[in-house]
Amino acid sequence: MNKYVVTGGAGFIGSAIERALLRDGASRVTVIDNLRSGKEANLEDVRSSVDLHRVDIRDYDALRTAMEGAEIVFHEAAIPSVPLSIDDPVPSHEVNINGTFQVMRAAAAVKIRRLVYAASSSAYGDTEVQPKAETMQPAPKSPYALQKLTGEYYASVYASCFGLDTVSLRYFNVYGPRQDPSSPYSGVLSLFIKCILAGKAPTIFGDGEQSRDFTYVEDVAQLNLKAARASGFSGRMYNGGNGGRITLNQAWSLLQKFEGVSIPPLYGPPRAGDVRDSQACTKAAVRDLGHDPKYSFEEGLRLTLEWYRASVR
Ligand code: UD2
Repeated sequence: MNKYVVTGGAGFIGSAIERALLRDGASRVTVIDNLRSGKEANLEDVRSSVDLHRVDIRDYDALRTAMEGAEIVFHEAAIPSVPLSIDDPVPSHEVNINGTFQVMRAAAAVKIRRLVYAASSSAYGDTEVQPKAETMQPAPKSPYALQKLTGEYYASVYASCFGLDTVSLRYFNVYGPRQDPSSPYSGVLSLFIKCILAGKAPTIFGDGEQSRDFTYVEDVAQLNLKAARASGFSGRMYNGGNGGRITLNQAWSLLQKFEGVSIPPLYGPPRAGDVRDSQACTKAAVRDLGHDPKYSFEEGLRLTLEWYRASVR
């Protein structure tokens, strides 16, 4: 039986966690993914070491079967995107809330030792104070933010009422290789990189002065491994950010500098449900989990750009 299970394991964050686990000595990893947005191509280099269960996370019985005998579950499966949750709220509600409930229910039933839940910085909403600390009141501004926050509350309640050891990590705008740029709902850096490689102008929603704590996927994968191993802290939530803050205008400028081009962006109206500024306070995650982000924005963006360039070729 495999010790580790990753839901959403064919996605860009889930597959990074698998790679980190395998590098760290795991012999095999169980992947649960319905391949709605996950891709088998993301598993190409680890295919011989993963057991893929093509399962929807709303399917309790199939989850139980796939998790039987495992010790650790990383719950990454979700329908992401703030604007998608506004344009089409039913699927994201069903997967992000009902699916998350079934994952925790199944994990509790098979007596998983720890479940690490992928929460979202969107739960904070707009706060006057930056960086955002775990002690601040949540204020979700979109269905997606509310759904991810509900998952956190379920993780905490599963710890207190059902004996399932859980830790939630609020991700802050994760980016890196394998992030899918093919949809208008894709993460902004993947869309920016697609544009710069095609020599096209991106569309920036608003004035481009909104900021994000862009966090490199490898740092997030390592934090997941640490959260799985840290003893204690069950039912708690931690920021999984880099600790910095970059505006969209700065990100696009840096890409132009890397490529030695000048392409003015197009500006459109601000997006509904958007948070203005987002920066993580990393103190609690550093103190309790040993969080140690290694990639500066410049370094992570350069590595990501190189990966997309190679994959386009
Ligand atoms: C939220 C969460 C993030 C993660 C993600 C999952 C916040 C602060 N962050 O990311 O942690 O959970 O949801 O989907 O809530 N934009 C453009 N042009 C484009 C696309 C986006 O200007 O073509 C802007 C967008 O309006 C926003 C910023 O880029 O201001 C980032 O957008 P995003 O969709 O990459 O991520 P975001 O911040 O909604």
